Amino acid sequence: LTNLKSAVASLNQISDNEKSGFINLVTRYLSGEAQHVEWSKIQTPTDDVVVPYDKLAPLSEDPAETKKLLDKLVVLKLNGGLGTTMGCTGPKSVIEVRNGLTFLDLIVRQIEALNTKYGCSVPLLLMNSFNTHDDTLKIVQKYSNSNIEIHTFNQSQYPRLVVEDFAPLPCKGNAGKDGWNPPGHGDVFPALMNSGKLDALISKGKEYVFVANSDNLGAVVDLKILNHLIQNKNEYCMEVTPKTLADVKGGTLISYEGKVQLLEIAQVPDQHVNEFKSIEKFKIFNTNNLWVNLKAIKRLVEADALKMEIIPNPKEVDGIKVLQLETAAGAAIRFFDRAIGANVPRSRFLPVKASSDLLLVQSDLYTLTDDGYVIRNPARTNPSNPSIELGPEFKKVANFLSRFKSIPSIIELDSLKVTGDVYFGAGITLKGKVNVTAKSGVKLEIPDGAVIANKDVNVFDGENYQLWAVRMETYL
Ligand code: UPG
Repeated sequence: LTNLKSAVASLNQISDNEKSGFINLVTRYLSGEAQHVEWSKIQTPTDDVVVPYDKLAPLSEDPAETKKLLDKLVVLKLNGGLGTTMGCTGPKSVIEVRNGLTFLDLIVRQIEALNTKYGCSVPLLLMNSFNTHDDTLKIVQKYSNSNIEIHTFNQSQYPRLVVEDFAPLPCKGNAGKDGWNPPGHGDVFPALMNSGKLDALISKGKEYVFVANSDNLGAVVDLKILNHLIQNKNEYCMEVTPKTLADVKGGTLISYEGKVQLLEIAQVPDQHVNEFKSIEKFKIFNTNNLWVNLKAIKRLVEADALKMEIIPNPKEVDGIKVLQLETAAGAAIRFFDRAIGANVPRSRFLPVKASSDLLLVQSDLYTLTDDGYVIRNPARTNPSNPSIELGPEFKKVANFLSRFKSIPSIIELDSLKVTGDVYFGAGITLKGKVNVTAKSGVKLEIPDGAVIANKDVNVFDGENYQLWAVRMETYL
C-alpha cells in the first residue's frame, strides 16, 4: 500500500480528491471489509421495508401541490457508460432507440413535457465519466433551446490495478484511456459533492434527486413515490420490480442483519449463482431507479460514511491482467435513515441492454407518446414480453438495423430465436414460438408480408434458392 500511495501521488492526470478516494477504496478492498455475504443470513424483506406501489401514500390531485413537489426535485441520469456491448463507440445514451430518437432525446423530451405541464423547472443532471464527457458536452448543445436546465458533471477517474503487483496501470507506461476506469455508479454521491453541484442544488431548495440508468426507458418521474418519501421522511428509496427469468444481470434487495441491503450478482458465491438467478427465492429486482435526499447525501459523504461493498471487476488490457474496483449506487441503501424499497410495476423498468431489447422497444409492442414516454401496447394480453434471442450477427446496432427492412409485428409472439445469416423483409408478423435458422454459409431472407406462427423456419444445406422460395411462399 505504501508503494501504491507513492505511485498514485505521482499521477498528475487526476485530482487530489480522486487520489485519496482511490487509496481509500483500495485500502477497504485489501482489508476485505464488508465483502462477504453469509448466505444463511439472507432474509426476504417485508412489505414495510419494500412497500408495494399501491400502498404508497395517496397523491393530491391539486396541480399546485404537484408543482410544489416538483420544485423539490432534480433528475440525474447515470451517463458514464459506453455503448460497447451494443457495438457502438461513445456514450450509450446516444444510441437511437425509437423513431430516430436517442435515449438522451427521450429523457430531455420527458422532462420538458413535465416542466411544461406543471409550470415547474426540474433540472436534468448528467453524470459523465472521462469516457463520455467530451461527446456528451457536444451532444447536449442541441438541447439549448429546450425549457430545461441541463447540468453535467464528471465522476472520478481511478487507475486500473495490475493484478500481479498491484501497481497502477498508468505507471506501467500505459498512459492512454485503457489505464483508467470510472469506479462504478456508486461514485455518484462523492462525485455530486466534489463537483459542487450538491451544494448548489441544496441552496436552490432542491430536496430529492431521482437517479436512474440512462438506458432505462421506463425511468420517468413518478410523483406518487416522491410524495410518499417527502411525507414519510424516507432518505432513500430503491425501486424494485417483480423479477423475471430475463433479469439475470443486476441486483436484488435483501434483509440482512436487520437492515435492507442490495445484493449484486457479482457478490454471489459461485455455488449460489443459479439460486440467485431463479425467481423462487429472489422475487424482486433492482431497477436502479433511486430516490435520494440531497441533505442526507451531503451528511454521509462529509462523514465518509458511504462504505459500499466493493465489486472487483477483472479485465485484461494488452495481455496484462488488471482489476478495476467499483461500487454500486444501490448498495448505499443501508446507510440512509428510513430507507425503503418500492415495489413498482414493470413499466418502470424498460432497459435496453442488447439488440434483442431494441427489437422489443422498436416494435408495435410499444408506442411512443409526444411526451417521450415509451408505453406498452394494451393489445398484447400476455403480461410478459416475448423472449428474444438473436445471434451474434445482430449484436451491433448497425448490423441489427441492416437485417430488418422493418421491425416485425410481435404483439402475439411468445419467443423468437434467430440463428445465422438471417434477413427480415417488410411487414412481417411473428406469432407464438418462432425459430429461424440459417445453416452456416447460407443466407435466409424472410419475404415481405410473411406471417409466421409457431414454426421453425430453416434453410437446409444444399437447398437451392427456387426450392426454398417455393417453401417460403407458404408463409405469405
Ligand atoms: N454508469 C456510470 N458510471 C460507472 C458505471 C456505470 O455512470 O462507473 C452508468 C451506466 O452508463 C448506466 C448505469 O450506470 O447508465 C448502469 O450501469 P450498468 O453497468 O449498466 O449497471 P448494471 O450492471 O445494469 O446494474 C445496475 C445495478 C443493478 C440493477 C441494474 C438494472 O447495479 O443492481 O439491477 O442496473 O439494470
